[in-house]
Amino acid sequence: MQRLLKQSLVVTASLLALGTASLASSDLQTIMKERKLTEKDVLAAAKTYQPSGRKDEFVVFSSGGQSGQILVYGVPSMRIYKYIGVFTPEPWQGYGFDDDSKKVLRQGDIRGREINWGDTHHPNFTEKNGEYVGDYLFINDKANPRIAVVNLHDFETTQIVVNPIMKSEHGGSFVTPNTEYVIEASQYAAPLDHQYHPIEEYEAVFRGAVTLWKFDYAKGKIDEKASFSLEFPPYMQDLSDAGKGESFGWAFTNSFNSEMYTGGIEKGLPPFEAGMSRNDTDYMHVYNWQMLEKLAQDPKNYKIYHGHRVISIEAAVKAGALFLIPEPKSPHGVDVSPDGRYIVVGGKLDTHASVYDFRKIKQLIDKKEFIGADPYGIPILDMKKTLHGQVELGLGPLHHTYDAQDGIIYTSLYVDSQIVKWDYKNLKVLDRVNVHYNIGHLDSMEGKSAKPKGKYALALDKLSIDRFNPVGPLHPQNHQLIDIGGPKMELIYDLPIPLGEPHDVISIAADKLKPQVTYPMGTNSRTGKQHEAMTLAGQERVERKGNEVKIYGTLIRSHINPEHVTVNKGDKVTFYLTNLERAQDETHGFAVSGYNVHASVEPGKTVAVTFTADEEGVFPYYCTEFCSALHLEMMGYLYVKDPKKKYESVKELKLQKMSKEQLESEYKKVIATNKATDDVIQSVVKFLKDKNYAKYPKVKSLVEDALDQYGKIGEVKAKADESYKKGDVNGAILWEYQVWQYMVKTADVGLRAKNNLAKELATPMKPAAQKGEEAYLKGGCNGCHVIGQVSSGPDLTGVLSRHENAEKWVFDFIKNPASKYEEDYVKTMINYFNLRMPNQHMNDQEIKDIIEYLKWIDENAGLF
Ligand code: CUK
Ligand code: CUA
Repeated sequence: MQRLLKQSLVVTASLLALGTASLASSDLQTIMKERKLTEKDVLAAAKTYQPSGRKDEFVVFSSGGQSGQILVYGVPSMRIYKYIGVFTPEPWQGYGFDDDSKKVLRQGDIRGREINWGDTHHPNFTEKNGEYVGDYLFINDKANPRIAVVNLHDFETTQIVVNPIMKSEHGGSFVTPNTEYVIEASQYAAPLDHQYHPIEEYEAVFRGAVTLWKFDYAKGKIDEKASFSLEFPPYMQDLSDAGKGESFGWAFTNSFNSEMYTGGIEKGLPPFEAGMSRNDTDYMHVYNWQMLEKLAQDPKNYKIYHGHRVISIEAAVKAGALFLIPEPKSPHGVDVSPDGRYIVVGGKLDTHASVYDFRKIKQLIDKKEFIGADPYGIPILDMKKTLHGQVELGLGPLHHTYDAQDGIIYTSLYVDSQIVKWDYKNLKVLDRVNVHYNIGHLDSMEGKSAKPKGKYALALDKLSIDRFNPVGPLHPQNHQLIDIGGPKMELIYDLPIPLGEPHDVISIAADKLKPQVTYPMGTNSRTGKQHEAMTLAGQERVERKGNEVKIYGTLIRSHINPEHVTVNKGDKVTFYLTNLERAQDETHGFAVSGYNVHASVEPGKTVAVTFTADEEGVFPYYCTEFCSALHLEMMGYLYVKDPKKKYESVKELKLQKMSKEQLESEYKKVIATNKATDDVIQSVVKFLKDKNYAKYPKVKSLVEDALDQYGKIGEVKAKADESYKKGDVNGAILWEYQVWQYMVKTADVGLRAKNNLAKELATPMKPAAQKGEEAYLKGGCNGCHVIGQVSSGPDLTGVLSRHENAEKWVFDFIKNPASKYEEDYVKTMINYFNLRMPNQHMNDQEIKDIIEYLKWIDENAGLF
């Protein structure tokens, strides 16, 4: 009694303390003052904040630069959702640590060398009519010229292709309007024959190129055999873009060394940077991939390098498929307008952006009107005659993105650290906003597609300098979110990126992405097909052939089957594991001590991990995802024996064992626990059935999962009974515990289903009731009152029918509880709960709202 009383005082005191604290900190003005926030800050917060459970409108895929990965985040919340391993192993996804993902990573090996990193720059989606489809994503590797395919049905990398002729690239991956080709243009020129050549042969044998990778949509794969390249002069090609609309069939690639300067700082010559920026103009390469596609059919037009067709400059020129247009000094981004008519180029070393008009380009090409040819014979068009106009933007214009509004474009200024909004048709600057600092790419939502969505823009800043808490000399990168919905751009959010330099992002309306949430049973996620080693419940086995051991295992909450595997030292061991779960997010992991293998096995997936058991000993293996309350118990042992050795058995240690009576009493206890647990389950099942759960798909899938678990009980229970009959009480107890495990898992999911169903069924809350619930929570009322249950205070369901003139009674009681402490009813309650209702100092409006909330509770009685 004494103890209880003391406890109740503590509870009351802490509730009161909670009451005042939350009152103070829930006042917006106070918080703004305390946190030194301006109204503009609060507005920015309101524009980006997503309440728990709310989803984002856009999903952004960002290259991870030198991390070789992709990261995925949401707009406007700027919450990071995922890193996708692409050119780099990513252990939490098992990428590079299980057999099938290793195969994907090893596709990226170059001339026999293992490459385990990449420098990712430009992600791009599959397109239809120039609009994003978003079922596959392509990304390039600048350092080791490669393109990867990420399947957006499960956000996994499924293919890497190595460029057969280039030594570095940059103008990838750009997708033609119906995903016919993925474009990859070289960066640093090099000999295509992969042989040694001195720099003196630069003009003669060093070459750039563009590769047109054929995408096979049906297979979701790049078809290397159907792909081909076009040879370019050694002008150091850069960014590229595919034409669309009126420029469909054409593509555009920038360059920055039309001087063909070859450096030599070590010989006392001016460095590359000096000689490469000498000319006032460089060249935009204009080429027609539809014509090139035809040229690639006839061997007289191409040369084979490393099994790959490379169309010669000569053949392309002859066919009228390749032209050059001068463009301002050392340009960087080239971006085709949504309708395909204009091509905007930013010259890094020029303060202007140049707007080319494709109609004019096409006219000159049709009339064969050229101002000459370059040393390789490529016709050059007159820059002035192809320009729509130029606009002075500021220092270091790099990249561009288009707005939903026709004629509006945004350009990043690297040196000025700004975004400029301008009108590329009327050639007028409209607005500018500062970013922090040194911006590279930028993106308005779907801003490089034929149908930009506008709304928000992302600034990908190269430096963050002083923006964040310091974390050492290597600073995080900074992505900034800008509201471009109004006439003035407004910076509203900073997202530090802890992962390489993200060169470019691509954004898509979230509802276009429809990834699956579980796999069809037995899926090999890297091929999309059924895994040859899919193993279902009851099929678990170990097969040996010579020194190869194959374990066909299964994973389910919370055991790995098998739990013991013995092999010989030197055996080649493969664990095939199928996750039998059907429920969303029930991933299991698999790791073996010391053998450098790891798998992430999502529901329905089958994975394989192979290693040579070259070390004798006992090696635990276990699940690496906290998948249930019994996750730590999800383990097993691998025993590696040396077949050449004789093992003497160790004398068994005699330990005290349980008596027969003790065993009997434990058996009774577990039987009683199981009965009680089953009662709870049955009451939940009754609730679900009574309320027709099957009508609600989300609830239905949860119930199915729960019943899956429950369905396993019969077999285990039979084993328990059999053991008991045979007099093996210890065995019976263990099997009964296993029954309980399944019950706990059933109840866990079942209760989740019940809560979900209750939410579906409850009548919508009126605004007053919503405010009432807020006041109720703010006041800490839920500390003592649990709706639908007697807790440390009475259940409030039905409180409005417990008293005469109840609304007034409840109002008065909340307003001044002490005034009723002497009433018989309240006295009984105080005695029963050993607790007095405290005065929470609610104002009249709050109390009225709480009464509305109580009415809503009564309307929904029985659901909670
Ligand atoms: S790039 Cu890095 S800022 Cu590779 Cu498109 Cu321009
Ligand atoms: Cu499965 Cu932890």
